[in-house]
Amino acid sequence: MATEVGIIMGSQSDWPTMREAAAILDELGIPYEAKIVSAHRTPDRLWSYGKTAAERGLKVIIAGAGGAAHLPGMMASKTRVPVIGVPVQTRALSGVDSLYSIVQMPRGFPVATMAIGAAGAANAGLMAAGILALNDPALAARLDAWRDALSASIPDEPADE
Ligand code: RP5
Repeated sequence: MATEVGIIMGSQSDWPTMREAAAILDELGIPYEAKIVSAHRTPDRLWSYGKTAAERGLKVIIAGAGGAAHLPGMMASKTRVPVIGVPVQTRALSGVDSLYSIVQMPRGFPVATMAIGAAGAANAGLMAAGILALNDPALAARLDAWRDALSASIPDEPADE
């Protein structure tokens, strides 16, 4: 089966965050590729990734970046494949810089922007799963089971820790 999810990130330093998305995809049995594609440091790589994404069979791209986080938006400009953006937490501005860079896209080129950091990356994996599950009943069943298990793990009452 062709790889349908691409996880891309601006730097190796983004991987500790972005592997939260990969972990969810692993749990749900969804194949993916993970690549470093920087809007600023490797713009030609970004261009060719976006140009070939649809023809290679990608159905969803999860793009994480921090600071001047132009990768998700530039990727959305280059391909019609849906882009889920993950604002990576930064030291200087705590990821608010990343969030604003990713979320404020102009009309016409959307990026589905997640929360800052690890929770956002995990949710990006779940969002990708939900999109693929629309046309994959077996995956839909696995995703439903995953969601049920999470709900079942939440206690009714708080405990003293
Ligand atoms: C962005 O700059 C990357 O997405 C990363 O979050 C940030 C810092 O990159 P490094 O200097 O750690 O490589 O392009």
